[in-house]
Amino acid sequence: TAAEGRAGLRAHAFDALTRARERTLALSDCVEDAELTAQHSPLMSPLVWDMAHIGNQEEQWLLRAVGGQAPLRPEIDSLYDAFEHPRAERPALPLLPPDEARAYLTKVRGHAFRILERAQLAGRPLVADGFAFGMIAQHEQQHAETMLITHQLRRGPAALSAPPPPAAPAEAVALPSEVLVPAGPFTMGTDDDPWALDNERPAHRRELPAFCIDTLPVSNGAYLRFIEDGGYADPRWWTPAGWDHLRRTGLRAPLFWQREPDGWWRRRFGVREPVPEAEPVMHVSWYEADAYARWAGRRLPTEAEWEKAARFDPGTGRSRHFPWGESSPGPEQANLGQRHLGPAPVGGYPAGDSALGVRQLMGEVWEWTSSDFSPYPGFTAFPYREYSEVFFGPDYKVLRGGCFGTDPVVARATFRNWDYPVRRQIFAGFRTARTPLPEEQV
Ligand code: AVJ
Ligand code: FE
Repeated sequence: TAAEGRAGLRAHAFDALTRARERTLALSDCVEDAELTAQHSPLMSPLVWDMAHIGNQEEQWLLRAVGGQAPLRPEIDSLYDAFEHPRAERPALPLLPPDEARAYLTKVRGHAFRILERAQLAGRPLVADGFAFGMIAQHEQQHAETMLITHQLRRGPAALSAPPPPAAPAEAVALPSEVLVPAGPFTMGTDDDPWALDNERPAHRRELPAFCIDTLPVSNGAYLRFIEDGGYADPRWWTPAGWDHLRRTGLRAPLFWQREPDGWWRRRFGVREPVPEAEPVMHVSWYEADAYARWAGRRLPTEAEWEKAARFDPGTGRSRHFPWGESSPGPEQANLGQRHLGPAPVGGYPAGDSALGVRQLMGEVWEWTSSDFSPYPGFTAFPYREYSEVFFGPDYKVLRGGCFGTDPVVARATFRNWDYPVRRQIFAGFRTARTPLPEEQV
């Protein structure tokens, strides 16, 4: 019945919001207050900014827009407006101190839950299917990933811990290195996922030529061969902008890597360890991913190729919600949700394979694509232009698939992330693709 449907949606929204809050608190309660107000990198906000910004977005959308309530603290709106203050400036703002930020989060959430209990979750698009509640849960989880990035940049002893991800099954060594995806149309984007965000809509048909895509993400071991082959010293592999960036910054390896007399080491969440060759490479810029692909005689996949490899089921001709089918991601299918503090070795999570046999598309590392972030045909900004629309254009490259730090509420095969091609602090790696020769396309 409609009443049961509403009760189910309400419970789903309640759970998503509750899980997001547990994560925000776990990422902030594990360090001293002084570390919450400190700036660990000019690329990031102080953690205490993310905390109150999460509360302020929730206040604006759930309390004011959905609930029709008067502002609780209108005077802080501008402090937590991401467009008014770039990240580097945020530590100097008169931010709510940690205790006040926590109290604000709790107060807003109390109101949000009362509004959720009474909401019809139907009718106007903002509340239909609980969209605003889902959007705010996703917003908080996106910031939880941002906060995890801040933790990675932070110096000092480890504050976080988690069990290691599972090893890859032995059979993974026998996987073909690439999968051939035949030419033909597929459905990209979605109309029927109630919590999908504006830039994932509308569903539309894309006709693609045949392409080959790596079965697995590029590993640290493979990337080391590029470094050791002089990849960072050879302009042939780099776009002019990438080469220029490399010359100005002196990049020589992924962020957090260091060459020592006994080999390559890295720092991750406060722990120094040898670079594990079997893990997907991470903390590379788009320029580095693009250069590696050229060195390997290949290229990055387009965003549409990535999505077809992840969603297209040649048996039915339809696009799936997730690589493995329709069921929401479980711990067998993908390394998501900060259960682990890093990606699993390449070859892991066989239960998450796509219909075409491509592995580890969801979770592990975000994957750079060759595509600029642009609107799908028929795009309409909803509910605010500043979520996606203001970022469309050639400045941003699209990343797909989510990473170990991404919550399942955000991770779907249609979800689109984007960042500048120079960015390396995000948990991003890549896989490569190529266009097959005519005689390869049987
Ligand atoms: C979609 C991850 C690029 O963090 O800048 C958070 C998500 N938007 N608050 C970002 C977002 C508003 C966004 N990304
Ligand atoms: Fe935000």
